[in-house]
Amino acid sequence: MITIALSKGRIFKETLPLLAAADIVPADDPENSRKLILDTNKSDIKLLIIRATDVPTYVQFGAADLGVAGKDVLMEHGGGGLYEPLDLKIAKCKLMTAGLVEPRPRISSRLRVATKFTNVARRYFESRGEQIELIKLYGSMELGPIVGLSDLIVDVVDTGNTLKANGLKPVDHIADISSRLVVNKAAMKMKYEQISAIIDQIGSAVS
Ligand code: PRT
Ligand code: MG
Repeated sequence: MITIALSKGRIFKETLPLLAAADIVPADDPENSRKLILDTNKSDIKLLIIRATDVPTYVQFGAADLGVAGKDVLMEHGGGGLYEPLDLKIAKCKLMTAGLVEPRPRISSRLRVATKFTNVARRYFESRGEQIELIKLYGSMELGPIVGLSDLIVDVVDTGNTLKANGLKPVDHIADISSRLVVNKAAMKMKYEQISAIIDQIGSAVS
């Protein structure tokens, strides 16, 4: 049995053609199904449908053999226990800092940064020698600077329309992001033939 962890939405949609190249076709559409485990055309391959941020955790602990996760999510997770054999070049965006188009005076003596990417933000500002105060959020980060919760946010940006619609602008570029195929290290050894065949087929579909 091989299990592949995926999140609904853009990652699922953009991974479908890559799975198809490895002759893996889900039996259900997760947008219409409440099932968390989807069968595929292959009796020994199942898909786990989970939150994007949980994908590295399932793969790290071997609860899924393979997974697809954004590099942003992997940077935040730390990547322990995982191989990252393929850049799938899908769901591309940028990790950025952003702030008000018309900045206001600092909220407190240390720069306040609101984000769900607290590990990424801590490392980024440390590398620049900047002392910050971190505020952990779980979504709608764009609101932070508007209501005076934070000076800056760290978030992924694609078109920039969401920032713009909320009176924010990108400030600094932290990293270019795309989704990666991740593999549990023990599974890679134990199920080498099957997993390396899937990696090769998906890899040729990417390039
Ligand atoms: O929704 P949930 O909390 O479960 O998790 P998630 O938001 O991380 O999942 P999902 O499916 O939205 O995103 C999965 C992955 O897609 C992310 O980890 C990124 O690697 C990648 N990705 C690519 C993006 C975007 N583009 C993107 N634009 N993830 C999020 N966004 C957000 C962005 O933050 C903004 O709020 O979409 C909004 C629109 O972006 P603009 O810049 O085009 O306006
Ligand atoms: Mg989302």
